[in-house]
Amino acid sequence: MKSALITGITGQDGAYLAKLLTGKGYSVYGTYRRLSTPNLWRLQDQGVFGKVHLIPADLGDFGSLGEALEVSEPDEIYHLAAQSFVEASFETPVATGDATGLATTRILEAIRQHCPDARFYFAATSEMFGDAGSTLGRPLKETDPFHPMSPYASAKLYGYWLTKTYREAYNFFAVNGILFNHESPLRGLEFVTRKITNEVAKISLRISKKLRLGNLEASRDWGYAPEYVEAMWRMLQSRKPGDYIVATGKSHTVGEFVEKAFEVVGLDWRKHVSVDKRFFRPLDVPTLTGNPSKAKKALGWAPKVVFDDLVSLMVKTEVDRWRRWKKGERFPWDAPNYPSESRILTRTLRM
Ligand code: NAP
Ligand code: G4F
Repeated sequence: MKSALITGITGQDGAYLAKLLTGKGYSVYGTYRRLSTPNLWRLQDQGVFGKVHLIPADLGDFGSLGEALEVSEPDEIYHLAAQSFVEASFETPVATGDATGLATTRILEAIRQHCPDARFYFAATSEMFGDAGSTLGRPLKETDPFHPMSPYASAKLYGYWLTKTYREAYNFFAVNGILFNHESPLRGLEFVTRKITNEVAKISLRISKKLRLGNLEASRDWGYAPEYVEAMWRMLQSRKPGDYIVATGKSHTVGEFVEKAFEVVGLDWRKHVSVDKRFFRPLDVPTLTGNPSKAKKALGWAPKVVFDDLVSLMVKTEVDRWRRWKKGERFPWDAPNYPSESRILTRTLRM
């Protein structure tokens, strides 16, 4: 049985990847950090809460990362943990630089010491291209120039180069997945797609009245997260390590997303949306569209869920969640609590 370690298993991609890998028969380990409010609802949502081993680790803590590797003895490592919200990276640039950038050195060094033969996936990002897409006027390829436009993007670019360095210097099987935006009902509420679909559902059920947004002109290449974690796995199964763009090849503006989301519940967006300066960033990538040809050819990966399907499935899920809430049901994200075993097993939670 293969063993996989997922850093950031409590996040959107971590939960979907844990589901994919447990389904493939892997022994799945994931790192989580102590929070004042446990954040395990996504693992519960995906039905893997009791099937994965949770290991306490923090990106700032070298020893805990080494211990995670020792405990899991991984064949594959998916390094997904990061401060992933671009807007927050302008507010906490140093912390973002540490968690999203420098921590890549910590995990790669820990791998060099504990398990240099393990295969390594780094969660790179389309944000590294910045406005290269606007300049070139076509979907971006792996060979296009980078121009990061946020502390987050700069930190990821550091991780991207370091991943390449360890591949070249130490012969690591280390890959960069340059993933464009991917969304789902498990997205954090601060990201624009989930913010929109959550508010649209509340407005349609008369729980809320107004949706306040920032830059409606920005456009993004939005795909469906469960399909993107499949691409991560395929990268680690390939014969040789490389860097791959994962995208749909089509982009839409935030305004188009809003319009489509209100359409799903039969409302006119103009009556409910206002633009609020607070949600503008000091600098914003105007447009991002990716060309996934290399991933299609080399990995046999292609997206199936297109923009309209994605918006519709996200809105419908939120409507269902809020309907249940109105009936007095608790949110799934209120429910999870650390299992009783966690009080016994101080280092590893085997649940
Ligand atoms: P996410 O939902 O924000 O999950 C991030 C994960 O990192 C969470 O499990 C979080 O733990 C963990 N984490 C953050 N800081 C940590 C720290 N100091 N120590 C330990 N763990 C920490 O992000 P995602 O959407 O799943 O994305 C996964 C990765 O892909 C991220 O690296 C992101 O930057 C990158 N990426 C995402 C996209 C996208 O569109 N989703 C596109 C390109 C690249 P908590 O749950 O405790 O907060
Ligand atoms: O949903 P967003 O916050 O995602 P963003 O900045 O594109 O970053 C996401 O995708 C990256 C891949 O390209 C990942 F690397 C990263 O980790 C993250 O997952 O914002 C999308 C766009 C931006 O242009 C933003 O300015 O939506 C615009 N926007 C307009 N109003 C808003 C809002 N974004 C947010 N979060 N909230 C708003 O009210």
